Amino acid sequence: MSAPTFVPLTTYREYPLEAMRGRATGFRAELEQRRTVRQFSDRPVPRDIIEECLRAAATAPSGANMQPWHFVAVADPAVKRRIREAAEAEERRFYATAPADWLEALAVLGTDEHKPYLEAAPYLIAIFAQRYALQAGGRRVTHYYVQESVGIATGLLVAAVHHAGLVSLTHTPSPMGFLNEILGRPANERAMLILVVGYPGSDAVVPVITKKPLEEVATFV
Ligand code: IYR
Repeated sequence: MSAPTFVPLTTYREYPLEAMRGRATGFRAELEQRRTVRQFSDRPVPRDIIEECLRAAATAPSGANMQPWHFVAVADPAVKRRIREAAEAEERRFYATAPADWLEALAVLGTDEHKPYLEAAPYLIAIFAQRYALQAGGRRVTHYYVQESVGIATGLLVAAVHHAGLVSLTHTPSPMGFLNEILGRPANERAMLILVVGYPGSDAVVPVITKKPLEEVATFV
């Protein structure tokens, strides 16, 4: 057992309540401007901006601080093409066989098996969950709350990309095993989703959908 080491908390800053209110409102308002986009420009995005967003995502809390995630940022056109081809093959199967109620739920989004953005967007960030760590020599180290941890990191990534001034699409071809193969990721990692990142296309449109009001999503007791 390793003993914990503690240092004083120096990064916390208390704001007067009015400032806190302003910050809470400002952040909420900024996140409300985020829209998931499905038409992407092929305009390049500098790698250092993606790196900063990934650093932001990697600040996420995680079970026992295991940080059970790995992000593969794909800019190589040939790799993007392979991912598009594999994803579209899965999606053709999905749209041909998905239960009617699932397809009905998706109708409002106007999605189909065509995924041109997987080639057009400058970055595809494939997010992998490490179900366990593999140490040199093959010893397995257990990871805890993997889905929760990777979900939190992904949320921070979505927010970071938006805050930077780019748009994203959370894309979940299913099953996603092809990502391990194409991206050469080990068997202890499971692909969770692809975050498509870039500038919106000049033709970008978004569906008319709303978010549930606070009263519906939260209860105070
Ligand atoms: N993975 C498919 C279908 C899809 C499923 C859900 I749930 C969505 O919110 C959106 C799409 C696709 O990407 O088209």
